Amino acid sequence: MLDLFSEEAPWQEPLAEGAVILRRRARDRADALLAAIHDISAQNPFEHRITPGGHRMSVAMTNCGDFGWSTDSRGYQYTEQDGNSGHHWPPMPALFRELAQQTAGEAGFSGYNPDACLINRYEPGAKLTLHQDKDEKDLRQPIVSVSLGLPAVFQFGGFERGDATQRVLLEHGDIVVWGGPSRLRYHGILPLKAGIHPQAGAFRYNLTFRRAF
Ligand code: MD3
Ligand code: FE
Repeated sequence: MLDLFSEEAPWQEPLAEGAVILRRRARDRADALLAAIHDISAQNPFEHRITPGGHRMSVAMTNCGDFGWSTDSRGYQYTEQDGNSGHHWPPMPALFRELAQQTAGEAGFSGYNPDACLINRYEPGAKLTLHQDKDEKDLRQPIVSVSLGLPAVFQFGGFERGDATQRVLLEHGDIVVWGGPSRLRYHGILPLKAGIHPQAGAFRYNLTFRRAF
């Protein structure tokens, strides 16, 4: 029988060597994660950064943790302060840290201790073009990503920008752990389709936990 009120148990889908999707893994704590995002952005608001090439990013960003990722005319970097406000980034909530550590462990990366969490907010049309994440000091440390709100089409390719890409739908509560050889794969997000999510409204949010230094 169709039961609209049951919570489907999470399940794992291997994606590539070192990369695994933990489907729906964050659903049972989505409201608390969204409330924490709200608190963080009340202190350090979401901003559309300008890339070194002079383009305004369609994705709005903020951070929590000891370090935050941002970009400006000087390049891409991790900093202890928000360049706009001059304030330190808010501390990483225990809920965030524990979820990242727990899920990295489930994917085979024990002892994970992220020092940065980048929070991306997508509005309809917002996208992230194919890129590699390589501003972190130790690329043996995985990245844990948590998707909340509206669904998005994630693209992941190979180790060169021109390599063939696969498309994967990332939905509310999905967690992906990226480590091993997958850590340096090119990846991106196609333009977000408009919609209203019951818990997150007109947005998609993505948390990426990183060990920056
Ligand atoms: C694959 N974020 O913030 S999450 C980013 O949905 C970023 O906002 C996307 O790419 C987003 O840098 C994608 C999935 C993801 C995150 C980091 C990765 C995939 C990755 C690092 C290496 C390989
Ligand atoms: Fe990335």
